[in-house]
Amino acid sequence: MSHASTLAREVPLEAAWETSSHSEVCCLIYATQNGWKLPILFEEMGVPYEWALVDFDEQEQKSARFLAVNPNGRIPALIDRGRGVTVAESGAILEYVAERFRSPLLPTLEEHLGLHLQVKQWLYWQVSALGPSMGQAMYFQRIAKVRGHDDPFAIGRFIAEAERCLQVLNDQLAASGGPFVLGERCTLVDVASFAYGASAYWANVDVSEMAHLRAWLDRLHARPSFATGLGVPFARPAFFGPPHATDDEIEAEIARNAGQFAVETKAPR
Ligand SMILES: N[C@@H](CCC(=O)N[C@@H](CS)C(=O)NCC(=O)O)C(=O)O
Repeated sequence: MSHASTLAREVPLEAAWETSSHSEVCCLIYATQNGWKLPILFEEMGVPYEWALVDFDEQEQKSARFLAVNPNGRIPALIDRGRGVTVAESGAILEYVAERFRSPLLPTLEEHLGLHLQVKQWLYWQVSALGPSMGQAMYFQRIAKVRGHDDPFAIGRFIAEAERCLQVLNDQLAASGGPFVLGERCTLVDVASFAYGASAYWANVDVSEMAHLRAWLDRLHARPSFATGLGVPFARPAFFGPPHATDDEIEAEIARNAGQFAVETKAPR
């Protein structure tokens, strides 16, 4: 159940660089697993933020204006008008924002060296392992296949790798004792990993035997900051499957999602 955010303020993309009394920072995002990381972060910190929609239907992530912030042409990105800097790549953004606002989501080196390093280790794991394997599992099933490119080997390969990563997360939750990935404290690792773990349904990864992962997902779905963040820019409950979405919502999302991305390939030389 998502709640309306009292911290978030939407601005048009063209106004994202303009100073505002609401917040010095503006998140450039769309409603995806990487995009939701930023609203979840700000909601969890309790810090006001602005956000601008980078509209995938208009391919705005490939526009000159956006590429000037992130030449890689992918969301999320952050504009910090207060300090006159921009940053892209979700892991780098989470670290920067947590340090800028001195958030306990990233303990400092001085406060707790061991936990600081664990947060970095698992954050890099999320962006390099969990995210890409889930992303490819979803891409081959929810985009390529729906658009007529069914590749059972690629689908099987990425489901297996995504499942392996979610099992690693499940085992880490068992080892730490929870309730968060690294134990008692909510960290950037929970912020970064939640929407991907929650999307196991969309990636067709079977997590029915992963009790620690499922309990963690239920806890974070029920946590007001995470639930609110998942609604900015907008909710896509179909990614999380029943009971979060109805059959009609899932059907509608299958068609809409597939239409948002081009299927680009190149023949090997
Ligand atoms: N490594 C990047 C990945 C970003 C990413 O893959 N973003 C996706 C949305 S989840 C995107 O912008 N896709 C649009 C496209 O590929 O055109 C990060 O962690 O920020």
